Amino acid sequence: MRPVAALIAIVALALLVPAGTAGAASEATVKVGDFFFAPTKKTVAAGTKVKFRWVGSQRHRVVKKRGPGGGFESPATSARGVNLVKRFDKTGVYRIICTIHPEEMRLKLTVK
Ligand SMILES: [Cu+2]
Repeated sequence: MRPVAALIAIVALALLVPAGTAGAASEATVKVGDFFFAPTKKTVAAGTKVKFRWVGSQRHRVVKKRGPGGGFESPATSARGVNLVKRFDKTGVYRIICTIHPEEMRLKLTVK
């Protein structure tokens, strides 16, 4: 009886681990408008892929200003749609701005 229970526990764990990994790889969207990010503060789980979607008509350039890991940036573009996709694996606080409108357009992204 006991070995069977142990085997069931092992099989259950093996099934749970891939499910947990898939759950961590979620997606989120940040809107890049004229002249704002929406939202301006966002919290996502580590491993989340964040899509930056241009919704206005002006030119914007999304750049990481501070935060863990290496830098990243979008092209300077007015094209509507997703112009930057970034996966955030490292926990911490990221400060992201539009370098064309650095006073108005600031995003605080928290990864935990
Ligand atoms: Cu801008």
